[in-house]
Amino acid sequence: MSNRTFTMIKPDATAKGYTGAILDQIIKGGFKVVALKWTKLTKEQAGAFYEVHKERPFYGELVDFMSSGQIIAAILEKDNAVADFRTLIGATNPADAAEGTIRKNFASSIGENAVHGSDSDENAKIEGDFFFSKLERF
Ligand code: FUP
Repeated sequence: MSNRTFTMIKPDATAKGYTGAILDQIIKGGFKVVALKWTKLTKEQAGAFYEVHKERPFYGELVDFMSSGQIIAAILEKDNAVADFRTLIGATNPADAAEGTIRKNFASSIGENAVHGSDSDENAKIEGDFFFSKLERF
């Protein structure tokens, strides 16, 4: 169990003006922000980030969507961070997400689902390192 996870607030949510409300829910959920960046991915960067999904049928759409607008990338700290954050965001498809979760509150579809949350300690480290240098975190 590690105490860090990685998140992105995705282009659908930033475009709809949900950034502040989502960050508020994350912080009130007990997560401490240890690095944060407001940025926009190129297609190449989005493709590299989601390389693990390369063979899946939705990969092209996912890359187009994730490079379509501004995102927030952040490293978060809390005991049991990876699992607790996935509980806070809810199921991948907002239609299946529990009441009160971030995806239930702010996502519109399985593709445009408002937030990303790492699925393992190993991926949390890889994903955080993708966006942040050692100087940008504490
Ligand atoms: P999650 O871990 O909940 O983010 O979900 P996955 O790793 O299964 O999927 C990663 C991203 O691929 C999702 F956030 C959205 C996208 N996706 C689709 O667009 N269609 C699908 O059927 C499944 C995932």
